[in-house]
Amino acid sequence: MNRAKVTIPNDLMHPWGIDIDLIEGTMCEPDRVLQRRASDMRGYYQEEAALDQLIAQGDPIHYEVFEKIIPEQYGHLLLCISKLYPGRVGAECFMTKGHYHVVSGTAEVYLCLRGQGYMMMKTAAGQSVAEPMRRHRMVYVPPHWAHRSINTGAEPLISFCVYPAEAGHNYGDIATEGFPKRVFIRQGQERIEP
Ligand code: S6P
Ligand code: ZN
Repeated sequence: MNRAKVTIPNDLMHPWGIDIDLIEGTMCEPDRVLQRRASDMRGYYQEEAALDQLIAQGDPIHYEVFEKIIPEQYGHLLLCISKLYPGRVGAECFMTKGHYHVVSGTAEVYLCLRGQGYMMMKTAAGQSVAEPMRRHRMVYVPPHWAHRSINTGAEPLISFCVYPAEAGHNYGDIATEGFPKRVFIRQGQERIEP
């Protein structure tokens, strides 16, 4: 029989659990809530003037991320709930900034709990994929793909996300170059352009 020696670190974490309301898409007692407002999104949308207008009208919260504090070390997994509010900047659907992972060879799982939209993904080589997001759908973001959520609906787009704790966020060229495709609602119709 193979009896490999199991070593236990001094900083062994105690197991824990939390309640996640899968209907509402909320996490009970998050340790941290990150909020991004319209004014945090300068440079990301095609219609700058429309974003300025939104900021002048009260600078609403664009999206929130509810997190548990977990060591950002290899071996752990980070988990959060990402809540992207519905709305448009001009004709363009509300979206998150989007990022690569600093450790670019790390993947991520998004389980959509509420709402509808897309997980827009791109690689540094110019590939682009818009994967539909809707309640009960899981999207797998493979290593090396930048990813951004886009809300095309009338209610918040809420996902439960899990990814390696050492991944980190690299906002890199996204503020300047963006993604190859954007999502708009024009005359009531969803359009992925160009
Ligand atoms: C983390 C994961 C999400 C996003 C969140 C906000 O890897 O992908 O928690 O951080 O949706 O998006 P962003 O692009 O502003 O970090
Ligand atoms: Zn990520």
